[in-house]
Amino acid sequence: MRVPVLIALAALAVGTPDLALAQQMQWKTLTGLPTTVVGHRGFPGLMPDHTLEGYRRAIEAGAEFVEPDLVVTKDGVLIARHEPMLSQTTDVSERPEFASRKSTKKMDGADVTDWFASDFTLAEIKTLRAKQPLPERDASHNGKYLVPTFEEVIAMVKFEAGRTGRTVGIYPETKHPTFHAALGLPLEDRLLTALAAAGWTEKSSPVIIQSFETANLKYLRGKTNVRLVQLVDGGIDPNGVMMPRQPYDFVVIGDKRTYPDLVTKAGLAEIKTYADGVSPWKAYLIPTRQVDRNNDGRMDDLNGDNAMDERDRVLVGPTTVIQDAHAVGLFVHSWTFRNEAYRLAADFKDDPLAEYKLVYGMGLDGLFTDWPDAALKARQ
Ligand SMILES: [Ca+2]
Ligand SMILES: [Ca+2]
Ligand SMILES: [Ca+2]
Repeated sequence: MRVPVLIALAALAVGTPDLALAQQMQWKTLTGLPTTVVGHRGFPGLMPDHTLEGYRRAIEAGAEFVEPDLVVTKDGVLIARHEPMLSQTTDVSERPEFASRKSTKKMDGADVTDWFASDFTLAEIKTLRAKQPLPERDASHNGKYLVPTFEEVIAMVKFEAGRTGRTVGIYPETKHPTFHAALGLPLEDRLLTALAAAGWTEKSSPVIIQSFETANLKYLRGKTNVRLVQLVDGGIDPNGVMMPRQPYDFVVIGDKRTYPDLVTKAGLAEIKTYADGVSPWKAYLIPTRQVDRNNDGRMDDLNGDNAMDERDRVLVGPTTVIQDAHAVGLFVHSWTFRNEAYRLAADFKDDPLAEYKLVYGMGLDGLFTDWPDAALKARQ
């Protein structure tokens, strides 16, 4: 149960020690409230990404937000898919009637060959069925569920919020804004129209919009009061050094700044001019690196399974990104938290709850998880 920190303070001030209230005060988040749990693409640990059934499962598990990634159909309808490319998360490649629809497009500077949502009408999209993209996860729901429109996601979330009596939010991501604009199918005004129809136009609305690009967030800031979040992408080398990737809109205009530049104090101060929060990849908060403890000149296979993955990396953080963001008034959300042991640094000893507990202790304001139930269990 969430208790506003001011109430907790007042209760303690009048001498009514209450363990639950006292524990609330330990949250080092911007508001003093517990870390918000977001169902990343729904509940993809158990269900195919971006289906109404998956989002509903996340809400049933207690997630406070669900995350639809947004792309656009040929006839201009916002749908929820992780990418404009459809082959990873639907059965499109098995449909002979769509074989000729496969094409190569330039996306974020690279040639990509796939089936693109922008070449399909919504009616055609509705003939597809969702599938689980990761081979290590349960495929028993493949072929059952439809690709939802954004309007259907909003309606479902409102229904579930009413049914459960809880506030349930949506956390839409504008996918590849520059790519969609170049197709003549820009996302932003379509998104604002749908949110306005839902009555969600204010900072207090149960909506947070996120983007890996910067220019479209600045555009949105001039058009809406709903909360905006700057996503910060990354990759980290064996020595724990963050790679200098860039927002694609920076590439287009020749701005040399990188994602790591966005989480410096100067970068965070600029984000604060157009966004409410920042959402870096979790390695910006808790970096990891490989190690050569036996000094043989090669990075060690720490768990001895003849493969290198996260289990062969150790934590070298934490960084000051959360404190620096809080200092300028930005909340910090991060991603993606997952249960599979091979995705967890050696320090966590195959226990996903240990990772959650670490970032909760750091005052992280919110996180995206493929298993909302695990995040909430660790938060109790
Ligand atoms: Ca996303
Ligand atoms: Ca070694
Ligand atoms: Ca290993």
